[in-house]
Amino acid sequence: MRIDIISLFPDMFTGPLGHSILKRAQDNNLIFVQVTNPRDFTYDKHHIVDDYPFGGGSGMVMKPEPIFRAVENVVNAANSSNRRVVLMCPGGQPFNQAKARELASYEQLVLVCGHYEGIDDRIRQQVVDEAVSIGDYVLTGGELPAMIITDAVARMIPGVLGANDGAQHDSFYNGFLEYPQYTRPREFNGWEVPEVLLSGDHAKIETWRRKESLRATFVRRPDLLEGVELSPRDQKLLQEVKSEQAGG
Ligand code: 4FV
Repeated sequence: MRIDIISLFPDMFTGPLGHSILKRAQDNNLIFVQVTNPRDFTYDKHHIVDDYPFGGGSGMVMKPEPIFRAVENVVNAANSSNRRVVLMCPGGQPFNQAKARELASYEQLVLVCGHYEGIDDRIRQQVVDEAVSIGDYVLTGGELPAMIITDAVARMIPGVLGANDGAQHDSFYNGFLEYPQYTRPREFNGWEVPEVLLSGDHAKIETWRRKESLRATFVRRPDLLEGVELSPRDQKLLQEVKSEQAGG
């Protein structure tokens, strides 16, 4: 998968893209990530990329031409019709695991990062396929959202998380929160590891994990259970959880 990021601050991405799983994914050519600076597509002496807002008001707005040319450049470079151009903005669709999985299905993802007061709205209207928001708060730029989306999407690419591809057990992967995880030592500060996990009984362990995933979801994110069609097995496990949580 190719991920093109359009940003005035390419150096901001060195850290997140230069370590651990994302670095290995690039080294193994599972993903190709490139940051393109719209300023490189300005031909005036001062390489202007922003200007005062029409109609007045505070702050500066990013000009449409440099961004248009930058997007055009990476689209032509990839020459793939299977692409998605996404604008990071607070007014976009909420980003979640389902969106991450959907965006991971494209050959090329172009993530457009605004800065200052935002980008001339003709880019949102005419150039991008969709706008995505990572949350109902305002950031100084779209760079952090682009890093978050790059990370979440990359994890969905086969092989990025390694052979056994742990994404299947992710929180939200099946719509529920993940079951709790433990590792050595068996006892720490007097805090024990649930006995079942040391039993070697994989069927029992799988049932315990299913039940604890339902418990975590019921206790911490009950909204995720609303309207979900549970299997008879999950209904039984959830009933046990509810009575246990009620002190039964
Ligand atoms: C944002 C968000 C966000 C708004 C103006 C960048 C800033 C500036 N992007 N989810 N929340 N963007 O706050 O995606 O251009």
